[in-house]
Amino acid sequence: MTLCSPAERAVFARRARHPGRRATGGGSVLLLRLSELGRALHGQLLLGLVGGLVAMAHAGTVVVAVADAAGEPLTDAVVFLDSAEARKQVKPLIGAEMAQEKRKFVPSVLVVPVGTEVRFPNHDSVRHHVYSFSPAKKFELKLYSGTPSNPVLFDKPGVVVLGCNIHDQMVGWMLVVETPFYGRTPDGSGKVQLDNVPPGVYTLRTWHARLPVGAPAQEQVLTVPSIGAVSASVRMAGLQP
Ligand SMILES: [Cu+2]
Repeated sequence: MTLCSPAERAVFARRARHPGRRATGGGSVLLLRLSELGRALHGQLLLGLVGGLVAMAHAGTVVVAVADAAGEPLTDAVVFLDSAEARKQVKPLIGAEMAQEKRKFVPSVLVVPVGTEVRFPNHDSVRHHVYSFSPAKKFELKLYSGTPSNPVLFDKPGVVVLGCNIHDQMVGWMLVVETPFYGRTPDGSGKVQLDNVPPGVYTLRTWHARLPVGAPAQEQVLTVPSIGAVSASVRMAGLQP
């Protein structure tokens, strides 16, 4: 990664003019003498800028390419990065929705962090009766039109398969993850990018609705560096047609 924004260049220029401020450990620690700090009118501003720079430098970008066993890019694959540290950073997603449109779940796959409340608005003129028997979340929204008043709380990680009591062909999937670092591959490329991932060793898990029901996500170890990008490619075996 090159450090090239104007703010960053300004920091480096100031650092060069003030040799008392030494960077060590690859720029992650800045030593400031208190007397200097008092003299420098822009001391506070500089510290703020450097704080931001350190935060930016200590996050990587992860690009994951997901393909099926034949090497064809997979759409709607879910990738997520698990670690003990990542689990501590989970925050609920605000405003998550799994809609019903034209007797389908939209999106067909929804990923949410643990603790997220999800609404299930029905945009059809017919009523739906959404349910799940999945261990990660058993629930039922009895025959309704519009948006049920109470969102559903997803408080356990895992796969949640959604159905509708009225329309047997309706099926939707939710993946509840215990990490803030997740994504879903869009149409076409099979590639998804995860930004601002702190450096560390993660388990990269990849899941797709075409895995047999109950099958675990595929996993591999992924190390995210403190600076720059890392790529991973995943081949998913055992997908159903
Ligand atoms: Cu329905």
